[in-house]
Amino acid sequence: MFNDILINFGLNVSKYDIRPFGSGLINHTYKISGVNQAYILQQINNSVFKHPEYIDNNLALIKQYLDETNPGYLFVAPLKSQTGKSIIQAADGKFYRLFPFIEGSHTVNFLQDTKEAYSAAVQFGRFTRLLDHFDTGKLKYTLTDFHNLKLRSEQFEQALQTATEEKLKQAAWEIEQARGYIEILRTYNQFTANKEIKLRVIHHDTKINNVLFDKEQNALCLVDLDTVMPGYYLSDVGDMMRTYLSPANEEEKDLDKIIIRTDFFKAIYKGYMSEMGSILTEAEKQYFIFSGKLMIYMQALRFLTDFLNNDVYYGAQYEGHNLIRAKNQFKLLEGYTNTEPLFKEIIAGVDKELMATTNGS
Ligand code: GN1
Ligand code: MG
Repeated sequence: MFNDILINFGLNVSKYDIRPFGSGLINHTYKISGVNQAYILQQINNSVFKHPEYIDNNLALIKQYLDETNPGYLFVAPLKSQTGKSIIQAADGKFYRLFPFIEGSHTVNFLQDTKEAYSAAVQFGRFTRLLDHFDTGKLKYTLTDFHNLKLRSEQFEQALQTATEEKLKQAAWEIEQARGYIEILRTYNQFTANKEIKLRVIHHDTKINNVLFDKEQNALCLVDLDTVMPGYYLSDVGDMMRTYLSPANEEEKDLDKIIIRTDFFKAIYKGYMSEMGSILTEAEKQYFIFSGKLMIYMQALRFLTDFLNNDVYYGAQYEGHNLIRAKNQFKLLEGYTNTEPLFKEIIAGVDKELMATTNGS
């Protein structure tokens, strides 16, 4: 199988060591290591991404734009095959891309230092800033309604209709939680109805393992670009809140380990705003803290819905896996909501600091 794909790129499979790589939940990823060169091979999960060519369209257009406007920017686009294709359909019918492996880079699954959070937030902010004048109308929606909370909520309601009695009983606490936070959906609807809110080029999966770091823990570049499409900045900032604030991630079963690190919140705010502060409208900025509620709640709903739907989307490594993930996310949401007053103080403090430096210089 690998031979069948790599031959398109003029690579001889016998000269490479091939191993599964990374910890993504959707696509299958492999590292292809040779004596002088290494690559990342990725199989697109086409039961999730029904139009792999849309991904290809978006990445090619963005690459071209960035090459023209910011040639120094590291954008890890798929490599072209010998016949000029950046997406290959193998004999098994699946779609594959080959990326260069960025030498000296590594990924992390947990954030230990606020420096990492700051640096990743700068990278996500920079990406959207550099594409501020790119026409989002040229991009395809690789996943329609991906971060549409209204739809996620409807999917949850639908799952409640079809789930077994047993599952509904097991998930009683989580279902109650989902209902209890319904005001998040109302705020989301207000946000999307606001004419001052812009659709921007958004990554849509800012989990920390989608950032490559160097040895000094500086973020080098972004990866996992399949969900790059028009969206709201809340998606990117909110998913950073969801995945950077707690030292324990969505897989953690011991809920006492889920805590909110406010210094990481500050790092995200400073990092993202250092790039996007002058670009976001005032109306958009008002929702900075809300972004975390939106994305944590959405992820809790998605895990819960998948549990009710027999794990058809995320899969499960053990019985009740997606229910545990949902419970974990509701715990995180509770912590986040309780910390809102502190978040407000942090933002006011940082803004004051920034004003003082701007006025003083
Ligand atoms: C999926 O593939 P991965 O692990 O980077 C998912 C994200 C979820 C995340 C939860 C296309 O991301 O939306 O936030 O799992 N991606 C897709 O861990 O559904
Ligand atoms: Mg990923």
